[in-house]
Amino acid sequence: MVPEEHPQDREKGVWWLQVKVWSVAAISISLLSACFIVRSVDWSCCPTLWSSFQSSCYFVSTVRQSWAQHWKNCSMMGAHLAVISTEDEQDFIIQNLDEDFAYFMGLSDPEGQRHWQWVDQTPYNKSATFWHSGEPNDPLERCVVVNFRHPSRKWGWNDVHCHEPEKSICEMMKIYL
Ligand code: MMA
Ligand code: CA
Repeated sequence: MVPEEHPQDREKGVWWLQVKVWSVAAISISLLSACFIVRSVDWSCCPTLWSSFQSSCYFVSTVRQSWAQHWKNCSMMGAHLAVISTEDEQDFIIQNLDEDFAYFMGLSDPEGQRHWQWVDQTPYNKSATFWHSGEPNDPLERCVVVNFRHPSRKWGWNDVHCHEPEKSICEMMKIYL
């Protein structure tokens, strides 16, 4: 036997359904906006001993070893050799460097054809490069360091032999909470 349906009960059912739909919508919107608020106050962080700039973390490795060894070492930390895309980024990085050393970065010319490649596949943009004057100067020098030069009193890039032992800079994405 089908129970008798009262029109008031039917109305009540519709009303409850509406309440449920709107509650789900309200809760979802609140959660989403909470995520955005957390992002906009920048709840991000870098591991201990790493420094933070824009959306990246940087680590200066002071052991002197080949470019390939540094490449591997950055990878093992979930990072990569630093990809320098702007002058602001380079200005930040050099603050933690010693003028008496050269630091490998994530740029190389694996074939010696002067085809520069960033380790994270960022396209090489000639107009955002910071080569020292006269550099790059030798196709046998297939890895790039950033170092300080005295005549110009400037930090800039130099191509060097990949096996030359130098320090390096690793970079990774910031961790967002
Ligand atoms: C060194 C080496 C090169 C660089 C020249 C500049 C002698 O070689 O660092 O990579 O281009 O110096 O004089
Ligand atoms: Ca050079």
